[in-house]
Amino acid sequence: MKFAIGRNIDVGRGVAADIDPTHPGFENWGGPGGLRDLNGKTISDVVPSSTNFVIWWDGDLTRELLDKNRIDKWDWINKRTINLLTAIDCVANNGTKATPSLSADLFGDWREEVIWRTKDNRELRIYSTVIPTTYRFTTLMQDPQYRTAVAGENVGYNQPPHPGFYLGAGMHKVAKEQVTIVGQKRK
Ligand SMILES: [Ca+2]
Ligand SMILES: [Ca+2]
Ligand SMILES: [Ca+2]
Repeated sequence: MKFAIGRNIDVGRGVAADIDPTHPGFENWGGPGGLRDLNGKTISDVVPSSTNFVIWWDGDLTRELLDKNRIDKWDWINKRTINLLTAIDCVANNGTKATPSLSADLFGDWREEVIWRTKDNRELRIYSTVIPTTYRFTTLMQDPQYRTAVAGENVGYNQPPHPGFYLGAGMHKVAKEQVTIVGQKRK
């Protein structure tokens, strides 16, 4: 992905993720130009309803949208956003950026869980998908890039975690990461 959309334009927020399997790789949006393909060509003048987090939630390989207390899906055929989950009584940790307490592949299969606080601040709730999938991968936390990005959610500028390999429509087989735990010999 290498393109420019002009000089002296403040892109306050942008997202890149595979949300449309009919175009290879990541789509991106934010600033002028609508929804673009990985070469910067506009593929839809209508953009997804949010420019915040992304999350793997349903059964396919494209990524869904995580915004405020909602998980939504970009409908690439009809160019609209549809709601998959609204977490009643839960809220994000700030305003327009709408970050959750955490999003990460914490347990279960490779789809990502999300932690939200309730608006009365008495509960931390963990939501996990109940949608079946035919895909199987080693937990994303086995990927060092992803694991570091999850740590970064808590200590740095809060953004959705991405693995160190392409996970999306048309992806290649993923090589299993050789992880060594400090103090243990590799088997
Ligand atoms: Ca795509
Ligand atoms: Ca998906
Ligand atoms: Ca999971």
